[in-house]
Amino acid sequence: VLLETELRQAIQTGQLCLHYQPKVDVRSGRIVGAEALVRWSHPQRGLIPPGHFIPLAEESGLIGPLTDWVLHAACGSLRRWADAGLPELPLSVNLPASSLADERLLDQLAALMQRYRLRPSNLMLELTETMLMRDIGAAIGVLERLRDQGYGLALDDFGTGYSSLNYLKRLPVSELKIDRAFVIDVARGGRDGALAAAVITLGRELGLQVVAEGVETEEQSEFLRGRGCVLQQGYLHSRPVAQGEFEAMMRSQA
Ligand code: G
Ligand code: G
Ligand code: MN
Ligand code: NA
Repeated sequence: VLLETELRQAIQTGQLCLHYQPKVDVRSGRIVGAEALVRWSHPQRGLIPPGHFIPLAEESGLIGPLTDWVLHAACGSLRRWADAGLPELPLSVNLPASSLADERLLDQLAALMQRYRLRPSNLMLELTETMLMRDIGAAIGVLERLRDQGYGLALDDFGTGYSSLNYLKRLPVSELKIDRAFVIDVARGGRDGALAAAVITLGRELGLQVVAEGVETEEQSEFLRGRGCVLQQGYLHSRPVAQGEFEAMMRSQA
């Protein structure tokens, strides 16, 4: 209960911040996008990772204000980078399970695009299978409208949920993110390697951009690249970093 009160205050008083994890094209080694990941910079407890407070936010009704904050912060960063003459890279934002049920999502996003003078293609919305499966019919409708507006749509944590291949074909997403659970054992010749390879092929056949998450070793990276997955995120390439550090990384490759 204390934490809930604290979280409400944190959202109002600017204790949240975004870190950015580069998405790298391993062929060129260049950063081709980034994922925004929220952190709570707690005055006593230090930097709290989202795993510790997103569930609390979802249970307590604070997820709406928190997501509003994240979207504003992400769009604010995109504006800053454009004003600073940094290369224009799409920024991915994680949406919570409740967001597709919210009638206001499209209007809210449109207002942000106008306020920060951005194009929808600057933003990539990350959704999980689990949230889409809650009400797949409604989800497809909302996703189609988002896609028609030009937002990028990514299916996050792919392979960990229940979505059947039949749904995947119908979901208007542009990117598949292979969950790091499949990346961990990828180079050991086991089943995960076979699964990752199959997902890469599937994604490519469906015309999707395929991104591997949680890439930590050269071995994993090479295996994935050998199977055609050249877009990768993970500690091997870079941890999620604070805004200033991310800007320096972008500047150094400009
Ligand atoms: O950074 P970390 O590994 O602790 O993230 C844990 C989880 O929190 C991940 O599943 C990630 O998708 C989620 N997450 C990170 N940032 C956000 C955010 O801004 N909004 C929501 N809803 N989830 C986030
Ligand atoms: O669920 P989602 O894919 O949004 O979660 C992203 C989370 O994964 C981030 O919170 C980030 O901190 C974490 N992450 C990113 N790269 C790696 C990695 O190479 N290894 C591990 N273990 N976690 C990672
Ligand atoms: Mn994600
Ligand atoms: Na993920």
